[in-house]
Amino acid sequence: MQAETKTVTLIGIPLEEGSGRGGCAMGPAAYRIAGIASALHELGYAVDDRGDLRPAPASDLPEMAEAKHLPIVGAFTRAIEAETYAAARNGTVPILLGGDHSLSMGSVSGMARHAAEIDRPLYVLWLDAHSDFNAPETSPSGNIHGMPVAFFCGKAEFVPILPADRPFVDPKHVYQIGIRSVDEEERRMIRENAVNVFDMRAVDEEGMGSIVKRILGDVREAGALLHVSLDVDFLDPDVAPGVGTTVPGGATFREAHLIMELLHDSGLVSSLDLVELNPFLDDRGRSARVMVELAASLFGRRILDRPTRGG
Ligand code: B3U
Ligand code: MN
Ligand code: MN
Repeated sequence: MQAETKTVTLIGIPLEEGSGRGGCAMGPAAYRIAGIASALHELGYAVDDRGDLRPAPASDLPEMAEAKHLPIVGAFTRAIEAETYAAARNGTVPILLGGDHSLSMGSVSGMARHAAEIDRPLYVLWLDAHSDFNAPETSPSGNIHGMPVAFFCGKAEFVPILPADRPFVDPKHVYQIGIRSVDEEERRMIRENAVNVFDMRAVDEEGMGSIVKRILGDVREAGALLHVSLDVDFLDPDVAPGVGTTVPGGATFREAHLIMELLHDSGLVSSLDLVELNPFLDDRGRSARVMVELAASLFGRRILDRPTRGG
């Protein structure tokens, strides 16, 4: 009996305007050079590489000091939302090759639309040094890559980018791990909205394995889809230097790898963002290769065969 071949859809997002500096637009090229497609192909997936999205800036979106480069970031949000939704609806697993983290406004919103249509909740696992829960009025920088979580939870008021009836993600269904840089107002926002935050102290005290297993238990119990958003700065800068906002004290390679292995074993992951890779700041492609290695683990690359445990 032949198992059905699962398809992954690669969507390149050469977007850097949300980050306030240049370089992330080269991310999709770096992932392709690091072999993301062949790694997934070798794991038995059919790989549909849609190339890179390149929308023109949206003429109906204004320039705003509190949300910089909104016309181009908003245009990407619309294109990414549509492309992610279509890929998921076609029964494939969308993988967004970023691009800065503002791309998740589109990817998560697209997955939220798909989840609502099939009547399942959408949970989000956010692996990042930052909470990315600023709104234009709370952001110290005006950089939209610090706002995607508030946006897809319906807590960041921009001028309308997506249709007003778009489904939001419940902030209680957002789980963040690796957090170690939160702005003052942002701290209040995540508390008031009851986002599930596991900061690096929680990781040190409880251990990565037990935190992730607990989260996966919640997702399974809810019958939810799980979107995973992996920011390069989740990792310690010694492991992955190719990112604009390095924050010391990040996850080790083993901690990140363990998450990916547990995610794969769970069978719950519906979609993935790989974001904030800045090849201009990288050390000979090291961070790109680490991210591809982690993605491959999430999709089933194993060190050893092990008996499947129940549960
Ligand atoms: N919280 C800060 C910094 C930041 C957020 N995400 C990144 N940096 N990569 C801000 O600008 O919102
Ligand atoms: Mn981020
Ligand atoms: Mn970050």
